[in-house]
Amino acid sequence: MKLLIGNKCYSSWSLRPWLLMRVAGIAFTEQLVPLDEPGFKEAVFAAAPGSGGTLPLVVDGDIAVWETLAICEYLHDTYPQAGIWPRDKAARAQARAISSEMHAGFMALRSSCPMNLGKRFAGRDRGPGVARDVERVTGLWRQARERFGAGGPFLYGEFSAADAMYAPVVTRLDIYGIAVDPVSQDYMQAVLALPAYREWLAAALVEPWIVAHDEVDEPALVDLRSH
Ligand SMILES: N[C@@H](CCC(=O)N[C@@H](CS)C(=O)NCC(=O)O)C(=O)O
Repeated sequence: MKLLIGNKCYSSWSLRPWLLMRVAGIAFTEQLVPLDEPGFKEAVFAAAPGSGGTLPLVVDGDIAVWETLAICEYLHDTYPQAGIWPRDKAARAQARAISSEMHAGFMALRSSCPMNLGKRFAGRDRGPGVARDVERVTGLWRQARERFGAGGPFLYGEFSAADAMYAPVVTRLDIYGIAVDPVSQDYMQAVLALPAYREWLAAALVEPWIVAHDEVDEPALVDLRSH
């Protein structure tokens, strides 16, 4: 199985299946296609001519899967024992619902606070839309943790596709210094401490590319990249 991803510093969608496959122990080869660089679309369409031309993209023999939620479902179909979704039916139903909500929503948070793993910004009021998104996201996290989280530190106990879907949200709240409740703080720490996430981050910090439209016009408190 091959996973095509964008830059690790900026590609929030790519982080999701990469982290999920690493934590689930699914073997894959990785092809990184730098975003906004010449040849991006050509490389994606060479791998999957009928795809939407975005990353992440899974290529498994003659099967190509794009769209992050579809990739999660493909992994669940292909590796039914890997725990991609929670094993309990009620937990699985909720995990899919909150993952769909993530895939389709939280536009204010996503547009005001792009994922940029190289930087840290001072916490400040980022407007009512962001505040509403953060309230909803952390409310979902608390619901999941309280009802289904007894078996581990993640939303449904063990790490699942729902955690992968929210991992870039965790990074955004961290990068932009957004205050959250103690349950959400503990959950965020569990995600940020994952060895697979640390591996992704280490690679992100030595990447040479700058994606201009994901750089916010605001001085960083910390710039973790070497250039
Ligand atoms: N809905 C898609 C979104 C994927 C997406 O927008 N990926 C970005 C990188 S994070 C991309 O490929 N951008 C390049 C482009 O749109 O040309 C998914 O769920 O995978």
